[in-house]
Amino acid sequence: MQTYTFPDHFWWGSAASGPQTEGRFDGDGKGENIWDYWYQKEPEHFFNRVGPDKTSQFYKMFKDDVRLMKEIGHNTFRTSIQWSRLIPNGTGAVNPDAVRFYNEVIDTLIANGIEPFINLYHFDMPYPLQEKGGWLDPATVDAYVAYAATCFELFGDRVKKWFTFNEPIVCVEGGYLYQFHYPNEVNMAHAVTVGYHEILASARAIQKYHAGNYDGEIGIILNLTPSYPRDASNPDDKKASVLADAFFNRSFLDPAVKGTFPIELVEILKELDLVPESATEENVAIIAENTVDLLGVNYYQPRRVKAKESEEGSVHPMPDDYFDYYILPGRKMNPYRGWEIYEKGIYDILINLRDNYDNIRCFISENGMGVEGEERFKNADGVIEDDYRIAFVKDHLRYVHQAIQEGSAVQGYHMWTCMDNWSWTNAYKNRYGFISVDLDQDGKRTIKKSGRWFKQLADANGFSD
Ligand code: BGP
Repeated sequence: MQTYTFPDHFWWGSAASGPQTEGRFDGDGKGENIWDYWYQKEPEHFFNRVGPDKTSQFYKMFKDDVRLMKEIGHNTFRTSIQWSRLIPNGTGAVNPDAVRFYNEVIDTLIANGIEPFINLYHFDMPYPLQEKGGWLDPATVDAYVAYAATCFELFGDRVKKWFTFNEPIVCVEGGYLYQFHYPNEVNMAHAVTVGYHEILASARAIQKYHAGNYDGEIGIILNLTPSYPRDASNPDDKKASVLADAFFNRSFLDPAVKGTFPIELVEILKELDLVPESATEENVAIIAENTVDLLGVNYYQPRRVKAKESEEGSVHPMPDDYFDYYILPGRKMNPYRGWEIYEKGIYDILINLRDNYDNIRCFISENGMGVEGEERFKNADGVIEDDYRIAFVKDHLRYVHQAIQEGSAVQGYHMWTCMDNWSWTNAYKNRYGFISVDLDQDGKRTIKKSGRWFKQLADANGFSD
């Protein structure tokens, strides 16, 4: 039997987001964001046509939900403030009901011994700003910094862990390259500008936070997808893998942690004449000088890459012009989400951060397994026996533990997610929670087997097997 014990004060908890949990129409005075808008305009993009108005109702039920979080061993929990709830038009007046709501959420978490980690942006651009271009418009950067400053002022006395963005690259990929977020475009020039403005907005929010001398830390949450070449001894495969890494990981990781951009990427953008106009000397300096205090790592899947084989020239320039994907023979899959499960990837990320990013203090801010049709695992008491989820967490934690033994500064593990929640275009297709939510019974919550197990894990600060 082996025991895996984690460092003292390890963060055990889960992550969620405002737009995926709160409920759109229940909040007094909430403005519209791109999800609310898109769903009304084109509901066919959403699984079973279920939209962001059908969430797990955290807005009404947060007190019960926090009690359940405590019951399953959370000492930390991350959610996001919805910009469109706090400042309904994106700029201008603050919604007093939102202030009351977020104050109550923060205070309830703290009163239950759960440290709130607050993220400022989880894919949820206020629609009035999107109409003017969203992240394409440099004025959105100013609006975001003003919104961030409002949050620090309102809640910074109690919130000690802030995050500027969750997975900023997903807005780029989803909205401007691969069409799974509004505005659903394919436009590399727009993708680059949007990404740059997010990076700049993050750096400027960090600058604001540090200038305010708050008692806390600020970071960013990135989804890292370690890139593996088909054949590490083949220079073309290796090069393809380095470029995929530059496009999808280092594009945000390097500026966030080091204040620089990957040279490979800069060269490609220069060649394509796609260096964004906003990359002025002044903005480059802001990004260089305002790096994160800590880093959240979301890890779901690796990226398997080989040298470009297909010759069809694309109409638009795309990252995929520089590599092809390949399928690892015998790979382990989450068949519901179509994502490869490769537990060692989490270790590789942490070791990479240790070796190449000055061992930045970090934590696993999301990891999880979305499963379709979980009701079939319900026992006679109505509890979902999700042994697969327990195995999934253990398999990843063994590697996190190994990384710690080897000097990684990883500080915690957050699962996606606490309660089953609404998930962007996939709606309720895949369930991720430690706690099930029955939408046919007013969102009735039932702790799954994994939730009970997580409590033991957190109490023991580790596990044996
Ligand atoms: C992450 C997001 C979450 C969440 C999760 C699961 O990328 O930060 O918001 O949705 O993925 O993915 P999905 O819901 O698409 O299955």
